[in-house]
Amino acid sequence: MTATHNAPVATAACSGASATERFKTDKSSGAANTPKERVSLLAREVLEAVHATIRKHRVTYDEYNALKSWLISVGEDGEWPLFLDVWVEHVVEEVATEHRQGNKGTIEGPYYVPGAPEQGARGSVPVREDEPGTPLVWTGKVTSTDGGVLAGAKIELWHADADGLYSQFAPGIPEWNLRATFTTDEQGRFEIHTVRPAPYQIPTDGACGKLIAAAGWHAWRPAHLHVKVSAPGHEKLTAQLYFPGDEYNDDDIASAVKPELILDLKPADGGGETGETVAYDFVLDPA
Ligand code: MBD
Ligand code: FE
Repeated sequence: MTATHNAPVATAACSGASATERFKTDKSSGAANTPKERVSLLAREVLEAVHATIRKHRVTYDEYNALKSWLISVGEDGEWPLFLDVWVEHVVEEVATEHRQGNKGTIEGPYYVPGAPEQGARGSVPVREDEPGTPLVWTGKVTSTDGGVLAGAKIELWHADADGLYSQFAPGIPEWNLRATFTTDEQGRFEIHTVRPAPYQIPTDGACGKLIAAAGWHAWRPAHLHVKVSAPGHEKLTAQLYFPGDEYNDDDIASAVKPELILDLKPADGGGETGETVAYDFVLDPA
């Protein structure tokens, strides 16, 4: 167990409302043109799965009413983005990226914000003056599955701080803290300076927390770095990178860890440097 387990957590009301607003701004109109036949098929099969569960387990009126009030509270707490990204998105991602030859990706989660500050090919993410956490230097390269290096590729990075909190979704953190956009150089290379994030506990005081407590589950995701990697003519890659030895790598509440996404960290050596270094490259599929 790390000390971070006693860290403050973002409240459901704060992070849920922000995540809901963010989603409405960026993504809400996506499937407006889905044909009637497809909507009917998907809605019917989901409902049939619910009916089958009720019959199989003899669900009672008390349980039905508990479900109703819980669903109402998911909306009131702004936790639909959190609920869906934790318990559903990983299967959508699996289906959407099955064909890829390049890098494995994983889910985006609820806390991406487009437009993070541009830092060039080499530099630091924005941090506070006394940003807590172990310094981390990450070097890498972006290439295409066709073999070419990808100069000018964008790497958008966002992650929690050493208390497990995300800027723009927890109060009191500068707007772009631990969020940045890097651009690969002529050789497709980049070098990112940041700090190691802590494991992330989803808010325990909202509807998702109530479900977790009622079911006797835990609320943790392993520590992770979120990235989106994009280059002209290539499929955008959304991924997360994880840290070896994290106790939640094998028990992620969001089921989003893949072995290819676990970093191989080395202690920073020489020159009085502290912290850790890691090399991790990306390979993108042509679109
Ligand atoms: C996160 O930080 C996250 O990455 C996911 C997938 C869900 C909740 C919080
Ligand atoms: Fe996250």
